[in-house]
Amino acid sequence: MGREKEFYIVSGKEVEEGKVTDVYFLRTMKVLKSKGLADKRVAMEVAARSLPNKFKWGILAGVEEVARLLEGRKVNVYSLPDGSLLRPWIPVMRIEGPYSEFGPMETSILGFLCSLSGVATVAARVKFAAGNKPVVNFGIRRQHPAVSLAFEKAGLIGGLDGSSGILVEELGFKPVGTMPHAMIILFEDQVKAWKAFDEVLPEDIPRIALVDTFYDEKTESLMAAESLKDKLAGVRLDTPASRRGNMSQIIREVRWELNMRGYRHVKILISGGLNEYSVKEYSEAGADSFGVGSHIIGARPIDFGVDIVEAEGKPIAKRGIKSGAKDLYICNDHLVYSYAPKGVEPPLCPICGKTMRLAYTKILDNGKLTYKIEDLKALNERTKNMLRKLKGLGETL
Ligand code: PCP
Repeated sequence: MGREKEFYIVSGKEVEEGKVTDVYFLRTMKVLKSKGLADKRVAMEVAARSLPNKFKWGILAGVEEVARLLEGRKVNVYSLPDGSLLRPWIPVMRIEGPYSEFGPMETSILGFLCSLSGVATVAARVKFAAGNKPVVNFGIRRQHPAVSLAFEKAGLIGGLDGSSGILVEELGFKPVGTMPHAMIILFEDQVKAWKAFDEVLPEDIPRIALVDTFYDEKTESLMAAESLKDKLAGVRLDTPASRRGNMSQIIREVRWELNMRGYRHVKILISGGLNEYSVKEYSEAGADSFGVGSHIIGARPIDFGVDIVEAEGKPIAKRGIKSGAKDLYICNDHLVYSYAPKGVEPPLCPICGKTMRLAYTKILDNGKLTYKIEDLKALNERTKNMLRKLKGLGETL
């Protein structure tokens, strides 16, 4: 079938076959093979040379995808697991084997790690800003549909509390959402729309009324509370930029007016144009939860590089990269990394002086998958706990 019928999407099979690669790798392999160098055993290390917008930390994602990409190839791969804390210049992965086994896969290896870690990092930063208040990914509409589920998974690895796409059910998460302006407009009456929503939909779906369609947020919030009373779980303020003004004041006012009339149970959900800074500000103003789209799903890729650090057992690297295969160590109490040449004594944590633990796990053993792929719910909780620990250690955005 013509590519156009598949929306010009590349199939998983084509990725696995190495079809997503830069042409210079094909030329390189032709030259190396003709000179008998293609099967040189190398160690290549993946590290982020910088984080976007000078972030001080990030979250790693895409490790499972790389493990499955290289499965069956004669390589050993040592890596931090998905959901690990990222710092610039920390080698997150080491791949060992004949260059011909994985060299041209560099394009897809980086493609997975750069894009998915970018989404996980921004998701984690928004969650870090929201603290214990829920943050849901509302952004699949802002991204190419073919990668929607992969990016929703990355957002959940980053610690989000939910995602709106129906396919997240496959990942063990119930899709989360409220209602669109379109529904209210078709009723031409907010109250009729909210009442119909309540009448038609199963009880387990929270009644969160969108309250910015025709009138201002305070007016519609009170209309929603008066029409659904105890059944109203919350109101969603999706105020368009043309009306935003002082959104924190709007949130405080809505909270005040709901409380004044006995509707303390009604939560305030904010969506539309949010980032980690506005989430922090609106949370302080009294917002209870957040739906974030573009900022998370459109995250800048993390600038990972994958570089040869050893060839036939000898240290060798390009300028700017430290040669020699390294092991990565972590002090989990202080979330501090350190690396040392492979096989030497583990370093001591610079903060507590304790011997640091090897941070890598072996995810492929001569091509055999040995990566214990964690249940996403458990990984999601682990990230949330790590974000709380990071905050407790004094880390900031
Ligand atoms: C948007 C839609 C998305 C939210 C806001 C994400 O509102 O509700 O879920 O926005 P963001 O990408 O700026 O973070 P609309 O586009 O007005 O869509 P709707 O009418 O369905 O609310």
